[in-house]
Amino acid sequence: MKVVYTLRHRLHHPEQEFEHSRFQKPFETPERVEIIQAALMADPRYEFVAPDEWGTGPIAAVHDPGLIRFLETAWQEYQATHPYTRDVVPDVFALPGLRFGIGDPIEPTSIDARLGHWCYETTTPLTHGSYDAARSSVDVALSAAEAVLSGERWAYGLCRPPGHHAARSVYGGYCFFNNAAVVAERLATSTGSRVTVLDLDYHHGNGTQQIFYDRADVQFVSLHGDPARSYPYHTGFAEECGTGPGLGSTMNLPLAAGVEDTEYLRVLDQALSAVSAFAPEMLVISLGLDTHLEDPISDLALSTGGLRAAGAAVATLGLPTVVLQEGGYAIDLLGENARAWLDGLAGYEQRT
Ligand code: OKP
Ligand code: ZN
Repeated sequence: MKVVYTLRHRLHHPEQEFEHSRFQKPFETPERVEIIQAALMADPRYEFVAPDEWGTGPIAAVHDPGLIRFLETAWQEYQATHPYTRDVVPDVFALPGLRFGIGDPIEPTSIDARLGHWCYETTTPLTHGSYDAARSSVDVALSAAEAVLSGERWAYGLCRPPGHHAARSVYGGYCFFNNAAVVAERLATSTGSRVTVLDLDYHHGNGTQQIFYDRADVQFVSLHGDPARSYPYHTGFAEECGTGPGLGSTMNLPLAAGVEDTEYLRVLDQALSAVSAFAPEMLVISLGLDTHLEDPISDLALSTGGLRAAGAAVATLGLPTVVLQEGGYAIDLLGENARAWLDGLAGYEQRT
């Protein structure tokens, strides 16, 4: 299996994030993908390739061009009007209620106001190299997609930063650009066929859902911690199933805390039935490994064997598949867990 990887992810490395009213060490660190890289490098069945450069065109197909422009220069602009700030975070958010009844919001001019216009939360600091890292993550994703378009049965994009929380015009949730959405859009438009994004991260892929919510040609199916208790809280309820021409092509399967392998695989089967019914020609997987029992920010209880079984279950669809890395924060187990899921997909022998 081809693995697309680049060191450029390291350019994004915040030192702290603000969550639950506290500053804390970021969970989303460069070590995450380095550990996965090391685990796969040890196995000759995984073939590492560097990404090609794709430019901003494919990003602008799913994101507001204003968001791309903002992210390109925001860190520098912030430095010009504030004392040196390593990790830039908004402090005033442009919630609709703020100008309710006054008029539609337009992009403000000051950097402080623009931050709260384009970013929706406080755990996604913008550092000096975040934009370049986010661009490289999209390049990794598109290069994995290209391998599959060229006939590979599957490919794995070792993306970092992740993407599935980035919506059309707002970033957050450790995500700047929606790697999975960029890829799904490219697959759908370049083949003229139906594509499914199956999101297996612990957290609901609100950005991907939003980008394709009214689309009949791109299905979004997600298993995740119930937003009644889990980030991102505001989306991912079972009632959300698409709109307009996209009605019925979004499916949310919220999970209770503590769900283990057997129950998870049962719900995954429901998701796979919905995918089969949609009859896509290609599949994009948003692969979060934060469903594992040991994940420090999540509350499901999958084993490494359960992850392997999940990969194997996805393989039964028999579809060309682009796997993109999203979350997963149990650092010491990430290599083993990524390998388990991908081995399951590819049908590689179990190793000790
Ligand atoms: C990104 B991905 C809950 C942590 C919430 C933001 C989570 C972003 C997750 N204690 N902080 O979907 O793994
Ligand atoms: Zn996650």
